[in-house]
Amino acid sequence: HKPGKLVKAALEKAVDKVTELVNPPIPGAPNSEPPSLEEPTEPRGPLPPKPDQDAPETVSPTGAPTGAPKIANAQQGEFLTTSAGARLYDTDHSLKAGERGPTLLQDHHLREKVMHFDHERIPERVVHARGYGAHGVFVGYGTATNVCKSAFLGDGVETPVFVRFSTVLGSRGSADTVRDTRGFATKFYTQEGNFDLVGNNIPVFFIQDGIKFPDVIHAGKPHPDREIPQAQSAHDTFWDFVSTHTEATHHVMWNMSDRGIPRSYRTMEGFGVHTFRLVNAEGETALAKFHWKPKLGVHSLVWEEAQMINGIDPDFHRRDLADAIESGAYPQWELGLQLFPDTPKQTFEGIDLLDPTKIVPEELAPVQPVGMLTLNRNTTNFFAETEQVAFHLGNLVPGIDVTDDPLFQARLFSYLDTQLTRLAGPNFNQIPINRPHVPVNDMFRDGFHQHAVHGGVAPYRPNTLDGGNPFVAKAEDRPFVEVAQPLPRAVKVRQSPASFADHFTQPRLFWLSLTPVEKEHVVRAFTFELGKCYEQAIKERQLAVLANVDPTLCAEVAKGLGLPVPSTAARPRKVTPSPALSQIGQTWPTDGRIIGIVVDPADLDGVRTVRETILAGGMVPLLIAPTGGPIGDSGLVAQRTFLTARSVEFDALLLAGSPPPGPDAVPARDAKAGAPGAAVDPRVVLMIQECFRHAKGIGAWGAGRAAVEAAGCTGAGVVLGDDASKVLAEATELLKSHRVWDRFPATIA
Ligand code: HDD
Repeated sequence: HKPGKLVKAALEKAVDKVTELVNPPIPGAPNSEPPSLEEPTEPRGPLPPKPDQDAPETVSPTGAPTGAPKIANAQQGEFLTTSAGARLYDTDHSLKAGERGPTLLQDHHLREKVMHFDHERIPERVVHARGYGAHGVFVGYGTATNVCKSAFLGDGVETPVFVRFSTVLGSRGSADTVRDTRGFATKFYTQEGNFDLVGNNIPVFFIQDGIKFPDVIHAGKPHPDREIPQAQSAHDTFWDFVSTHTEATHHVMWNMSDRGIPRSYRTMEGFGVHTFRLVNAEGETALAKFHWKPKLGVHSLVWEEAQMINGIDPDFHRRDLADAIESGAYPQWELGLQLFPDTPKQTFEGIDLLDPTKIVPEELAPVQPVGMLTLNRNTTNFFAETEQVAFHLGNLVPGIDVTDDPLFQARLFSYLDTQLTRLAGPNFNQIPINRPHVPVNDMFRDGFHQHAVHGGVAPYRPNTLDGGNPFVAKAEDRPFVEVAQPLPRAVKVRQSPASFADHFTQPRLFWLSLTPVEKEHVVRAFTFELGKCYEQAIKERQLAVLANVDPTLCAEVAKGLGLPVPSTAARPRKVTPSPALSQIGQTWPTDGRIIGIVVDPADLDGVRTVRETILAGGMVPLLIAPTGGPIGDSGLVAQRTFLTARSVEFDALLLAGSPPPGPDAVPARDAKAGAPGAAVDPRVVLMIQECFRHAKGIGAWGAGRAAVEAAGCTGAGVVLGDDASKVLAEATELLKSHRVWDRFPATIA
């Protein structure tokens, strides 16, 4: 046993490898070869980025354009190096004293590789930890210029944006379709600095004063002893809090409605929630609420569907957004303003505009369109962009200012403060995704993760040594100037205005504005969530809260819980419903909707035509066959098999055949030999039945009709015919209303 010899042999081997690697590289060689299963043996130029991806704007840490190439596919160059740039010859074996010997501390690459890996994660956001982002562009209509001088709202002005959607409660790795509020945060990289509109898909909030934010979040997060349950409000601490804290009732009504389980980020409204103060070029002010209206309409999942998706595809919403952008079906939202006169009382039609638990019905103050947002570019790197983006309500531009809403005021502190822990220091605006697209001369110096190499000697004002630079802007240079808002004579108090005490009128307004089907869903959601609580007292207390909203709502939930209706029920208040709050009753574009087509390789009539018509209509066909690969000799390829497909992926289902049980089918429990359905693959039967339960359009022609019959599904929204194109046309019509609403039993008036 001669270790010296072994080490020498290893060294010789290593030298051979190095010699091999330093052979002339092929700089920038196009990656044109067909994909190979072999591991590449020679260095080559980087792969081109995907067409829908592009790195963030490359600007210097002070915001000036660098002219440097965008760094898409960074670190996929020819040679693996250390972080200091030395080329490496091996990254699979640590440096050891012999092949079977101990690892040497000297191995810099081992230590550096593991050290960096150990620190790859940063703390997730304390709320809104799970999110997904995309780039886009905002184009102003110029319609807001009479009330707001912000340049980005000007006619035809194009502003790059980054949007991050999120859930509130779950951890970074939780599922997308949980019942929760969704974040809708937009960073506008305007020519006057960044403007961040950090909103939600629900126009009201749980609390009226930011000092209670830690309370509501502690109550909603998993129980601290066992960290259960993840990403949901169906548990005791949440209902303990909201049942004793009735200002949350309005938000909870929205959460328990279909708004709590959106079909897609693309079909969600967004709201700035607070009232903002706008200023025009003449210095006149107006109060305003921001609204995002999705072009595709506001659509939701049904609860069973949402629960199934959490297991089957926990990334459902992020996948949907990324796929839509990749396929060129760019999601769009129109930005609108509700405008109110800036009166000393700051109320409108008796509604306190500083109370973030109140809306102003659109029937009283219409939403006036001011621009269009289009998301057209996926991220290059999730961490660099979506995880590191830092929104802040204080990022305002000339023309948009804060109000004294106490929730708004507290947020102005929190969003800066939280980044100090999350992004480890005060220089987070130097991270590429956060950099403004205008020059930055902030005179802030040093600190952790400083990326700028600041020249000059005088980072202070006034100075003469750096020529007095940078100067403060004059009025004509469009600085951001706070509105000189007169304040009423006041004393310092820890109190809310009396108008904040009305916690039930607007929840009732919301309830009465819903259609019977939507009300039914609200009842079931409350019953589900309270049914998951252990403490009887909490359920009873929440029933007492619901009694103040509406007697029917309270009675229906009490029935589901098996509890008596509280005797304390208040006399219902008189409110005028706002039909704009309902999601049902109109028709919308079907762009990007997904239609599953079950194909029997033995019977392919019409499949090709139907598939092409769907594509031409801007929708997405997914062919589902018994096995993967080519479907017969049709030239079509299966995108899903009976094993990988599940109904929840589709907005509508078409059946072009009645395929018998496939090779990997497990017989349905109740499929007795000879029974109807036994001849059709049980997974196809299940798919039809689930689509039926979830009120989705189902269409079948030719032999496909036998599959629908086997599933026992008939009635509204089941289209049977002989002509594939006609069946598709009818099914597409159904899709325009989102669901076959008639299929839900309407038991609530
Ligand atoms: Fe908040 C994140 C939306 C009240 C404190 N919030 C955060 C995000 C959204 C919202 C969308 C995710 C941003 C992203 O994608 O990075 N928050 C809201 C809305 C509110 C609201 C619409 C009420 C109208 N938030 C609120 C209050 C406080 C916070 C009252 C504290 C007093 N929010 C935060 C935070 C977060 C945050 C702790 C966590 C991560 C971050 O800021 O960057 O500062």
